Amino acid sequence: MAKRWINDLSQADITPESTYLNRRQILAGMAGVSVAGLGAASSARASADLTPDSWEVITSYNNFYEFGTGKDDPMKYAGSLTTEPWSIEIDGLVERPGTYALDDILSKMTMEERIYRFRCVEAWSMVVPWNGFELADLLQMAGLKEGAKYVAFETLMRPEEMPGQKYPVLEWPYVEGLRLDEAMHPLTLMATGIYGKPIPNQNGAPIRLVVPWKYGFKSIKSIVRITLTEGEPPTSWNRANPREYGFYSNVNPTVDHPRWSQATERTIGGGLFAKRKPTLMFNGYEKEVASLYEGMDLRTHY
Ligand SMILES: Nc1nc2c(c(=O)[nH]1)N[C@H]1C(S)=C(S)[C@@H](COP(=O)(O)O)O[C@H]1N2
Ligand SMILES: [Mo]
Repeated sequence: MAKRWINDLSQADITPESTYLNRRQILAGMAGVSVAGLGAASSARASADLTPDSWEVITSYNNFYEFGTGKDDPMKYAGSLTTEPWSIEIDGLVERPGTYALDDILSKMTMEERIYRFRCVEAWSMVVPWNGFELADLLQMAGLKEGAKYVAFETLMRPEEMPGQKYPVLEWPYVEGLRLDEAMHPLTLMATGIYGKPIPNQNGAPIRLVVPWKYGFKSIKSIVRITLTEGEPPTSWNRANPREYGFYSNVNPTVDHPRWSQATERTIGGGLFAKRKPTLMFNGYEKEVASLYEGMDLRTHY
C-alpha cells in the first residue's frame, strides 16, 4: 500500500536547525541556485513564531462539517471515512482531463515539508508542519488551457461515511475556489501528511488544500475534483453567508468579520488563558503574496 505522505527529506534533514527550511531551500542552498518560493519560508521565519503545535492539538481541534459542527466531532467521527482507493477528477479547461489516481499523482510529485501558520476566521491560529506538494505542479501535470482563470475544488460526497452530509448545515458537496494566480503561487500546497505521518482523516485525508495567507476555510479537505474554469466558482461559505464570507478570504486584521474583530488571534496550543497575539496582514505572508492583490480594494474583496 502506498504511503500517501511520501516525505523525501531524510531523518537527518529534520533537525531543529533545519526545521524551517523546506526541501527546495535545502537543495537551493546546496546547488547555489535561486528557486521560486525560496523567499517565502525564510521571511515567514523572520517575522513570526513557527514553532509547530503538537500532533494532539492539530488533530483534536478541527473544522470539518461533513462530520459535525463541533470542534471535536471530526476527531470522534472521521475515522469512518474510507480513503483508499482515492482519485481526483481533473477537468474543465485542461489539456489532459481525466481521473487521476492519487498514488499515480504522488509518484510524480516532489514532496516537501513546510511549516505554515494557520489562521481561522474564528480568530484562532496554530502552526502545522505539512507534508505535500505544490498545487502548481499538479495543474501543470493536467496542462492548463488558454482561458482558464480560476480553479474550483470539490470535497467527497459520501453521506454513508460523512454523517454531517445528512444535515443541511451547508450545501453539499463542500466547494472552494481560487483565482489561477493564487492557485499557481509556490506557497499553495496540496497536503497529504502532517509531522511526516499520513494526514489524519479529521484534517482532510487523503489530500487537502493549504493556502497559508487565507482564512482556514479556503483549505478544502478530502478533495475529489479540481475544475479549471473561466468564471469565478462558487464557494461553500460564501453560499451559506455572503455577507460574512467573500471569495477572497485573505487574512486581514484591518477588516473585521461582521460579528467579531480580526485584529488578534488566540493560539490554540497556548491554552485558553494565553495572551492573544496580533494578527499579521496575509497571516505573515504579506511579502510573498501582496502583489497578487495590487490595485484591489481589500475591503470590497474580503
Ligand atoms: N470539506 C471541508 N473542508 C474544510 C472544512 C469543512 O467543513 N469541510 N472546514 C474548513 C475550515 S472552516 C477550516 S478552519 C479548516 C480546518 O482545518 P484543520 O481541521 O485541519 O485545522 O478546514 C477547512 N476545510
Ligand atoms: Mo475556519
